[in-house]
Amino acid sequence: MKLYTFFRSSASYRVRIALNLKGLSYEQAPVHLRRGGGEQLAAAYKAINPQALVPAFEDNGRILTQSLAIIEYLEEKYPKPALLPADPADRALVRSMAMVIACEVHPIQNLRVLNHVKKEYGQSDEQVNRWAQHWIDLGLAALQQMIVAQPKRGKFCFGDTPTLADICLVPQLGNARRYGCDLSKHPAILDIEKNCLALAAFANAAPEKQPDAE
Ligand SMILES: N[C@@H](CCC(=O)N[C@@H](CS)C(=O)NCC(=O)O)C(=O)O
Repeated sequence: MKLYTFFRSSASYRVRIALNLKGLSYEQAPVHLRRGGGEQLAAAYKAINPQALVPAFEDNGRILTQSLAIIEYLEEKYPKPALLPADPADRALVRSMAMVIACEVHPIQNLRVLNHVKKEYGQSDEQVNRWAQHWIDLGLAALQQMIVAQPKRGKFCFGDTPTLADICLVPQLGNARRYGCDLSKHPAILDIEKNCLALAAFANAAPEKQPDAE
């Protein structure tokens, strides 16, 4: 198994956490998102992922892209420990929490989107940071409400074992700090982050622990 990854990429970080939680060993193929204008844009990498995004995941000669699809693949192939609850409504809730981050927040604060806003619309670093803060903050506030209101309130986003929702949340908090968000507004989320980072699977997936970390 090979993961095309960048240490600071939160979508790659999600897959690293899932692989660690499942106890799977894998090879890392680093793709530097800034060096030389971005290695993800090279023809050789676009042949792996036509979207020019990390992560990409190789297993048994097949290449998979999109972090949530990769994690669902791992979940189906290696069901234990489960990253989704058993009950269909609970599964849908956990997926919806994950999607708050993966579908509504992360895509509009992504490197290529911020670069486009800067270049095409003449916005400064300060302005694009405020843009990122706005969307991250909105998403985290909604997610915190969902966490507090759900029926299985526990140590993690849902219940007392980590799920896909925590896998998406923890990496997003790294981005939130990078863009200067005030996380003290989301105390329930900060508690969950602490519980996640106490687990080796999360701690060892952190950007600073990766072989390509700078
Ligand atoms: N929805 C995709 C998002 C992938 C993504 O946005 N990756 C970022 C890093 S976190 C990337 O490769 N960015 C490169 C760029 O913006 O040029 C997934 O979940 O895999």
